[in-house]
Amino acid sequence: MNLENIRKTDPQIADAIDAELKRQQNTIELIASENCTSLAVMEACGSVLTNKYAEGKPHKRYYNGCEQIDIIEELAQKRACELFKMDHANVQPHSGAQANMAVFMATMKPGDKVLSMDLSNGGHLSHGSPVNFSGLYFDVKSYGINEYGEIDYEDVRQKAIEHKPKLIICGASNYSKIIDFKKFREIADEVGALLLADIAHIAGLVAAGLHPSPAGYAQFVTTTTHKSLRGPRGGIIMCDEQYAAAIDKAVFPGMQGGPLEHIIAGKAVALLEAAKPEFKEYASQIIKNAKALAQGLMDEGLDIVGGMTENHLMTLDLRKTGKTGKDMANVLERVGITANKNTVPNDPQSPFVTSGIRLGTPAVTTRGFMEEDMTEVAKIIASAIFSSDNETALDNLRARSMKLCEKHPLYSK
Ligand code: DSN
Repeated sequence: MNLENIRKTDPQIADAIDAELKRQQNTIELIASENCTSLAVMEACGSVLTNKYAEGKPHKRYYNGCEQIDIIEELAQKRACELFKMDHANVQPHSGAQANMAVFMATMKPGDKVLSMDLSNGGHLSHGSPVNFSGLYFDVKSYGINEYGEIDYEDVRQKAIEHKPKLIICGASNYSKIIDFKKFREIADEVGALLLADIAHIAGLVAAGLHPSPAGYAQFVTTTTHKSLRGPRGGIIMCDEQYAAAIDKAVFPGMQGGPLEHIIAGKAVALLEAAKPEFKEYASQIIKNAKALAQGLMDEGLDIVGGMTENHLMTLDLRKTGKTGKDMANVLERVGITANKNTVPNDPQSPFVTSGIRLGTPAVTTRGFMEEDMTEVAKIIASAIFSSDNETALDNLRARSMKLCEKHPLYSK
């Protein structure tokens, strides 16, 4: 990658970017929410668009000189609506959390009731965690997952009837089963609630038609663009036409000032890429790879929350090994695999220590890993966990990870 100008101006930053590139090239990325964008997406994000103020929306801006910005933002909106079959898209949210915040602002007043998945069961901070704006300013009731790692829809229904929330949120940061959006809408309708589907994790699978779509069920759909969708870091809100004005107003002037038009251009490029047949193949391979990884880990004697995954991620349940998520995530890093510690249902450990590790396949699939590679990854992970105190064994495992990285180079041209 060309860092010629940064190197001249700021060698410290150039060195750090170079080192980060090498880290990404030489490690197996299993953080379920990360991916590797195309160079085209990166070019858009590193373009002159970063210079432009464009508060407002296309053709209704507070600054002059927005002709090209309007073209770019409208393309991003149109591509998002077409890909996800929704009426309206606001592509300005800086992140998924801000996308969710805007839906809260557009639909509720502080103190109103929300029903969402509990964070420790796989929900997201911005769905009502007590330490987040959502939990601080709204009255949040939560549902979780059962012993099979699945949402108990009857439990959600009972809670909805009991609490009568204004908004029900479905969608998660750590859920490995298919989400039944139709059932959620039926529950929401039964209690007069609106439905928000946060598809941040599964957006790429939904775009490829490999996970049921929330379109036609959820009045609001939020997503990040950098996970399985493989775009730049950022968020998008989509909604039924009748809520379009309220959503736009909540994003600006409600929450944000000037939109990041360089990132919006990156989102537009990623949305175009996601509509191509190659992306469908990619998304299908993500799922095949996740299943191969889960099967490989179970074959090695490890437990997966809920057993076989149905999407791109899974949580390794370490309880029977007597090891913690925190320690084992560090051991995996030592052998060249990046993942994050995660709570498991009824976790005896604190959220900072945890008994689980979340693993996902979008990033490795981008660099070309196939099922047989995932079986080798599963063996490396299991050996690392079972021989975490044996430095020689860990050195050998590091070498095996490196071999896989060399087999599937990343950003090598
Ligand atoms: N932090 C993200 C994740 O890792 O799933 C969610 O926003």
